[in-house]
Amino acid sequence: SWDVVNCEKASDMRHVLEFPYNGEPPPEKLTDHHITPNKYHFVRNHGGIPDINPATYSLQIDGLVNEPRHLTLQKLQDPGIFPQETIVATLQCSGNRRSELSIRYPGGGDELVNAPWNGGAIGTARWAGVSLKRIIKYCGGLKTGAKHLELYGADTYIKNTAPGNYIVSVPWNKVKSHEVFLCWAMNGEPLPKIHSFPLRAVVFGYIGARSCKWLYRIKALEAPSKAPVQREEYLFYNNQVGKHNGSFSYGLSIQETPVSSAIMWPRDRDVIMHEGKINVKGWAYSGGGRWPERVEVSPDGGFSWYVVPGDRLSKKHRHAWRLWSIELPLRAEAWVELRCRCWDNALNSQPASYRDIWNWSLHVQNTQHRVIVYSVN
Ligand code: MTE
Ligand code: MO
Repeated sequence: SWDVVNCEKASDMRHVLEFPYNGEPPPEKLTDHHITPNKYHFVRNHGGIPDINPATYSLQIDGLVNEPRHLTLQKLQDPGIFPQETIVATLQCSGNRRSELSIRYPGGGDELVNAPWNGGAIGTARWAGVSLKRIIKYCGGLKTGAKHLELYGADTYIKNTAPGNYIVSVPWNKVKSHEVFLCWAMNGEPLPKIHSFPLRAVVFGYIGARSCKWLYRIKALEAPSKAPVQREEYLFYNNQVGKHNGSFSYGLSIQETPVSSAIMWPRDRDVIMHEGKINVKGWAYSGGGRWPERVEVSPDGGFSWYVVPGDRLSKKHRHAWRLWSIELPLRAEAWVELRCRCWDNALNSQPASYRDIWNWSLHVQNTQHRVIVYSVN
């Protein structure tokens, strides 16, 4: 799989874990393009990279559907059967920005689960594929009682004592609102192998974990999947849960991702020489179809906030991030703390303190992002 990594990812990707391969782009490059170039799109893997032959590939659809089927790639890509759609959507790992939290207040788990992402486990692509709702319709719809779709990935999830496939589930309601696509292209190219050639699920506005890669089976169920990735990972524990009482039943299953933003330039501990203004840039994103309505940056650790100029967004941008930059007045010659925060269109914003978001598995770390720089004026 190193050959795959080397030929598909840029050589300056930061390797968060070597095996399974996990990588994020250099921060200053992440904000260069609204659509992230494929070679810089972060990779989050729990196992190896399957080698799937598109000619013999088929997607199995079974469980509580009226007409279980096997669908070849050719059939899925036949516009006479399924209308093809493209959408610009952001994918973010629930572990994004974890490193800021883990250096202050560590949590549990081993490295494999708690990959120490900086702010780069997020990326935006133009996805092409079909809405999963249409595929289920083509299978005669769901039987009564079916409320969730289980998604099976062909890779092996190696963390378990008993290794199994990477399996998650999504609620039918999410699928019904055309917010789950099965995609075969990313930015006009077939999916790179490392991003799940030939087919993957993309679940808009949910944590990346639900966007199952190397998808080979969909099973309709009455309840969420009992597979370990769905039931035992991606849980949001309360503050009292730690090493000795981490029962899965205390965790909330994380679906929609909360509003977040981060400064990608300048970097923490940079020395910046300037003439009274510095340029700060970063990204902002909110899950669940909420969009970044306002981004604010503070030059003084959160006493005063400046609104980032730029277009007001609307519902049509609801699944994509916003890249922003601002010229920030800065008079001090000192160490200063820059911060950013975003308000989404439901006026959700980000907690000020890291302790406010601390949870045992260090997921959805969305505090106001702080970067400390030495300002030379
Ligand atoms: N699907 C499979 N089969 N195996 C995986 O390890 N990782 C998930 C999700 N789908 C994963 C998977 C997680 S946690 C994330 S954040 C996204 O894929 C990352 O997608 P990407 O690697 O294409 O950026
Ligand atoms: Mo993830």
